Amino acid sequence: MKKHLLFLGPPGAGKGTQAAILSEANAYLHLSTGELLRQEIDSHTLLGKQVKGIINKGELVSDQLVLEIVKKNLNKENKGWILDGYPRNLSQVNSLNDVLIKLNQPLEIVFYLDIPEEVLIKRLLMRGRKDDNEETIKTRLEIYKKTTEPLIEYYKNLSLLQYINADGDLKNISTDIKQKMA
Ligand code: B4P
Repeated sequence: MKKHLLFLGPPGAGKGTQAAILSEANAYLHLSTGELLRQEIDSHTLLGKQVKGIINKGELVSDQLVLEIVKKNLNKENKGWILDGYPRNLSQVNSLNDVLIKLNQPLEIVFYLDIPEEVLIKRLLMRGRKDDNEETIKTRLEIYKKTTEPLIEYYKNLSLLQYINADGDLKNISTDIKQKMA
């Protein structure tokens, strides 16, 4: 079974949801950069103060700040890990490659959660997090298309990409992912 996984997809595709299910079932580390940044905001840390405005506008936090968070959490002690929301651009891909070479833990599979735009907009508006309003969602989608979507082709060329239809029942999506990582 694969132990080093990455979830890729637009905001609201279900990356966080599926990564949580899978990490719990396998006792893998679930590394969500978005979640870790929100924790910093909630704890009123210096980092939290630096990123709050950026996240609430739907923009990307600086590559350097996110890399620090990733380095702090990825280490050899993990039984396995799932990266959720990182990397989000090609510069982050390169930094991640460096980190993984040092750890000697190459990425084994990338799940691309595909979903029609109208479905994810509905999901995000229903969730209603601070950065889930119409204007912010529009910004997040634009940034996703411009900077994150090219990663699909990158990982496809490395033969790491697995396509997941993320428009459907949670359990069916989970089953599909589990079968593909076996
Ligand atoms: P994230 O926390 O990654 O937020 P997200 O893209 O919206 O995905 P999330 O995982 O939360 O949503 P999911 O699809 O699971 O990022 C937030 C912000 O942090 C970014 O905008 C950015 O500012 C910053 N950030 C994070 N990483 C960064 C990085 N690497 N570089 C720079 N900045 C970074 O779920 C959405 C909703 O759909 C949920 O309510 C869920 O319950 C529902 N849902 C899921 N699956 C479903 C299904 N099958 N059916 C029905 N509903 C479903």
